[in-house]
Amino acid sequence: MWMKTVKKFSSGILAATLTVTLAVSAGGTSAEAATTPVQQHGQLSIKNGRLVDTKGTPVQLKGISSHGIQWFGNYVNKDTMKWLRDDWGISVFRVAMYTNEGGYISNPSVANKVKEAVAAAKDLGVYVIIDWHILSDGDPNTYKTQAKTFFNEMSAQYGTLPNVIYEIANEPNGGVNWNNQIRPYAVDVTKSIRANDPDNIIIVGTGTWSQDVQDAADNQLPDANTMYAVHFYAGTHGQFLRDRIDYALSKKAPVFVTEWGTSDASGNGGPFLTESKTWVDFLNSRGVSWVNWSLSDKSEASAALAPGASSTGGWSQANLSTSGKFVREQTRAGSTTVGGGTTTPTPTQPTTPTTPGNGGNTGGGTTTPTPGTGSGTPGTGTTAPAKGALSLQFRSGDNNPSDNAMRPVFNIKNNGSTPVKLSDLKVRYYFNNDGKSGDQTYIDWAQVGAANVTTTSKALSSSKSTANRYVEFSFTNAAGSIPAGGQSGEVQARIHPSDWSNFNETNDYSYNNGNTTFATYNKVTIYNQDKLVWGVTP
Ligand code: DCB
Repeated sequence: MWMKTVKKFSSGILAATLTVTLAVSAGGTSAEAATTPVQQHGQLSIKNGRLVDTKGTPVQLKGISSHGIQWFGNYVNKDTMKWLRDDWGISVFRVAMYTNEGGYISNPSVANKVKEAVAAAKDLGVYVIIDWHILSDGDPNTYKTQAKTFFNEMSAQYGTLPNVIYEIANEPNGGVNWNNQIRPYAVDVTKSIRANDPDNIIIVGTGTWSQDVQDAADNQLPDANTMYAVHFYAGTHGQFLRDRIDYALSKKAPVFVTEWGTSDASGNGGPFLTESKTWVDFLNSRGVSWVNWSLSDKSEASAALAPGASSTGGWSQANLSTSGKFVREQTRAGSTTVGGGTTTPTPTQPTTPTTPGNGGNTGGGTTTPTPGTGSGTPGTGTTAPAKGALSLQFRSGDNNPSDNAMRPVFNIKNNGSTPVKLSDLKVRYYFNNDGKSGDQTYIDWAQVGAANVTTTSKALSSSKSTANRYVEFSFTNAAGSIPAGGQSGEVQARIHPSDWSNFNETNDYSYNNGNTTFATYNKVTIYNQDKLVWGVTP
């Protein structure tokens, strides 16, 4: 029997496992035996909507992700991974291979780092996530051909290792949705993997930068060992996204948080440690596996390392950022492999989620959560904001960055399945006012009626070099709703300084370089009932 479950172990690990098995069956202690995470858990699979190990016991993996390996590949090697296993207690390491931004598509040699990390993971007995890091290419189908080739190669080479997990689409975004783009992509890429590897876990990203897990939960993939990604940034995403995870778990959709940061959604800002702790406690209570972003020394809040930290591990507290110190505490907590991997294998993995199966419906409401709408707070019995369902398209009304007008033009798309009331929404355009004494905004035209769009100009609470103010657009009741699958139509605005002198727009956060063609754009944000549901704030 057990021969089958350990079929994938390399002979060295097989021997160690055999030692443990014999020691245990002889009634002795296995305290002397080296136990890596992969020795403890072996081949992973999905049972009853949960990640389980080779014995069928629920398992929660914890670890950290590289930053883009085209930039911070120096931190991806066996030395750092060994340190992370032994000092941080990680059981999983994620290798983020960007497609764009100088990644695999323009430079396929970055895949060598992936191979190095998989080889190291095999030697060290940790799990490794091979992350196809789509981002600016919001639709995973943009490079589907390349993804199939890549994953076919990876699975042919590594499909027999129990260590490997395939993450086939980091963060779909920009108006793509589960049913129309992501799911069909996943079906296709899964075939390329399953041709070589019948069983290792495949993780699929979800819409709106992997926040729309409810859509995946409602239309799951047929492959038995597929999981669905949720990503969060503690400064941006809160309860609505935890509710979605509970909803997905209630539908027996296996969830893996393959990326989360202590910062806001830009990777910077914060760190928000109180919010991060709420999140980590939540994931631990559900036994949901998680991976933190990121192992780099970039000067941004989400980076775990202080600038100049060694690329071979051995980091002191001074070599860790505020975020890194916090995350290390979280990966060490409850780890059975901290301290050289010499501890007794004790199955301390969380077993039963504390409140599974009710979709988070603990608010006393009597209605069924309706996740397809992106409803943020199932259980309250009220109609909650449709978060995640909205996206924004943007163009410049002119391409002159140094005249006396900013001319933002935007369109809001409702990608969800229920109407969204425009009066619930606010859109913010951020800029540096170049020290002018005031500004004024005009709506030149709006499909919902210019009179139904109101504007206010406000100071940013913490001003940035690219933004000290923003204009907030809101809508009257008479503006009506955006139907499911519909859009607001254009809103054409004009902002002038009160003295009508010229602005410099090139230093404005929301300025799009004068591009007058509509494109999905995340530097203009949407709030639904005062919660950020689209875009990245400055
Ligand atoms: C994700 C991406 C990840 C990105 C982080 C933080 O993007 F998967 O690649 O990392 O979350 O934004 C950042 C790095 C920066 C780098 C930048 C571009 O930390 O150093 O310059 O990538 O390569 C998200 C996640 C959520 C949302 C938006 C994005 N959101 N996004 O909710 O709006 O637009 O990148």
